Amino acid sequence: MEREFIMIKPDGVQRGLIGEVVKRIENVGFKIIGLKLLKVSLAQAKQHYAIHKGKPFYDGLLEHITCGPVVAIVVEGKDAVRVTRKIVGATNPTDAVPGSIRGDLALEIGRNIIHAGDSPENAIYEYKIYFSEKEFVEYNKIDEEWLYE
Ligand code: IDP
Ligand code: MG
Repeated sequence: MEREFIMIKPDGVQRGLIGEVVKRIENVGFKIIGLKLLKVSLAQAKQHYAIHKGKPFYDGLLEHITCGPVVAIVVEGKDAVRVTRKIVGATNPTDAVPGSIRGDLALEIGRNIIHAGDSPENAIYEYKIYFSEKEFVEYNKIDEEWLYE
């Protein structure tokens, strides 16, 4: 099953939105296989956001993601990346549609609550920065046989 990497950013944690975000991810039917609270180190942040190096917002991005605790989550499910990106919404919250996390809960592009991988390959690259494979928990959810045809 496809995996997606999700991170509730420091602004989301500080605003008390961990439960709100996790609820939306669970409600669609994804299986959480890894979840932890941590502080992102500068080295991890640089790896995570390597593709944005040199952009005007890069330094601010590193500063914000390392400024306080985050929640790192790995989920499994059908089309996990594509579906998660829809649940998350557009990068700029003022463009994100109502019903999406960013559309419902944020206004500032630099305080948009949540990170999600934008391709299955990038999701793997990203979760490997924060998780080792042996940390993932394999199990069956009781609704799985009803969720998938
Ligand atoms: P994404 O989070 O929707 O995948 P990316 O383009 O990968 O968006 O950018 C990573 C993060 O960098 C965004 O979530 C946002 O917080 C920040 N960011 C992106 N573009 C800008 C910008 O133009 N100004 C300030 N921050 C930005
Ligand atoms: Mg991105």
